[in-house]
Amino acid sequence: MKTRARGAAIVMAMAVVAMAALAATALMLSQSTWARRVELGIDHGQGRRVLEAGLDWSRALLYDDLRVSQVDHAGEPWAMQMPPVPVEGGRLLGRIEDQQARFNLNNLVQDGKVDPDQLACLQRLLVLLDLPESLAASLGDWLDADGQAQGGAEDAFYLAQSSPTLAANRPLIDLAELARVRGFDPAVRERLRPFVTALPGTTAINVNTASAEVIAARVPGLGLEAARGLIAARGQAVFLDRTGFVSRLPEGVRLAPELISVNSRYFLVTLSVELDGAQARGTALLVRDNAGWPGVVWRKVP
Ligand SMILES: [Ca+2]
Ligand SMILES: [Ca+2]
Repeated sequence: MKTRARGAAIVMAMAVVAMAALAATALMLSQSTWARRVELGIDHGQGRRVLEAGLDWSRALLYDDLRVSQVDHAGEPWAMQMPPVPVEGGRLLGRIEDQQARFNLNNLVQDGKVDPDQLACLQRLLVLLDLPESLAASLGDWLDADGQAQGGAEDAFYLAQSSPTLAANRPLIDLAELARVRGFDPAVRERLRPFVTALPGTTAINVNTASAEVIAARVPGLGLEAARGLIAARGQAVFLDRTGFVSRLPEGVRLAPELISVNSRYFLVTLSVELDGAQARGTALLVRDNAGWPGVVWRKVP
């Protein structure tokens, strides 16, 4: 108990430090002369420090949210556009997006094999977005552990391309990898981007934040109009648990409750710092586990 209490105190202290870090960085920036920055654009180190402070601030927001709520929805503070934080000569902007509002493309493969239910879910999403259903099988083969094409493409296809490569046969780390998969041309990726993500392992879809398209894809037989109805309903009162959502489904429509959730673990933070017209951007994928300080899965900072 003593250790746990001390752990909680440390985490609390870290949250305070994160808030203070942002304020301190803003102060530090306002006190510097910026002689070099004017010539070179944003000073690499300074821009990076502002982004890091913004990232810690985002983590503090998500940590705080977990202490006060068991559900995650668009009306919570983390989901609001962060007010621009002024720094001398510019500002820091940021936003946090729930990644479980989207279909996790890595759900497609479980233990190295394509999961038929998740494959069907992605196929429904593709159809709803007016994209070829066959893209799901392409991705399935790209991700699954074996080298046998099952409706998609494996090494033989990828080796025959002008830039020969092999099928990855492992989960996606970044959505950008989709560019290498058969059929995922720029127009396809642009259309898909708001609806999909690439998270470690298998994740449930948060029905409190997911779009109508993603909900309609997740629930067989629901359809887009009924999904829009559910979204209107959650605008009045968010879904407090899985059964609360399942009980609102039309008669005859069934769903395994474990495929959905009313809260989320994965969040994408996008930050940009603007200083005298120059801009630096940073993104990070955060994971939030039971009552702990959110961890960084990956980050991209200049
Ligand atoms: Ca919450
Ligand atoms: Ca494969």
